[in-house]
Amino acid sequence: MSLTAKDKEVVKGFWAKIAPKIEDIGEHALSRMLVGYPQTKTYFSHWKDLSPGSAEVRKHGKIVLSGVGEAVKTIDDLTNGLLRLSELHAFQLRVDPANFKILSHCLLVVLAIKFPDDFTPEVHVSMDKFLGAVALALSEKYR
Ligand code: HNI
Repeated sequence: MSLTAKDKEVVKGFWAKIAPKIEDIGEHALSRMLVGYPQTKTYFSHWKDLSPGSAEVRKHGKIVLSGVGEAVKTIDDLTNGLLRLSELHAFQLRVDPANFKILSHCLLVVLAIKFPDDFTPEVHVSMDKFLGAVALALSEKYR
């Protein structure tokens, strides 16, 4: 399931198109995760408002998507690129890695809805592989 040179090009090209919209994408992906998979809400119990589109959801959605954007930049070495975030999620936040897959799924759905013309089957498969690789790199420190 490793990313081919073609996958990397496809991911970078698609990301360049959607980068100006990460705030909106992040909000919707996170909202969808919290509504569709309510078990994920446990990690954000310190927030005032976990409902779709709340100020906290919007703010954190942007942060997470910026993290994905940083991952695009280190696509050739995700393990090192995501080392700090992996440590944070494993040791401090203690997020069950199963949730990375859930968020990835929600993100793909949002991308498909918001970019119906750009989200071709080719983009879909490469983004799916990329997000799988991001999830794996984020899980690195759990072992
Ligand atoms: Ni995640 C904080 C990136 C998935 C729960 N997360 C962050 C931060 C980044 C980030 C960046 C801010 C770090 C900092 O403060 O330095 N998270 C990512 C990325 C993914 C991801 C790139 C997957 C693609 N995080 C998840 C998932 C959960 C999650 C799936 C739980 C369901 N993250 C958190 C929590 C925080 C967090 C909780 C702290 C937020 C806060 O406000 O306290």
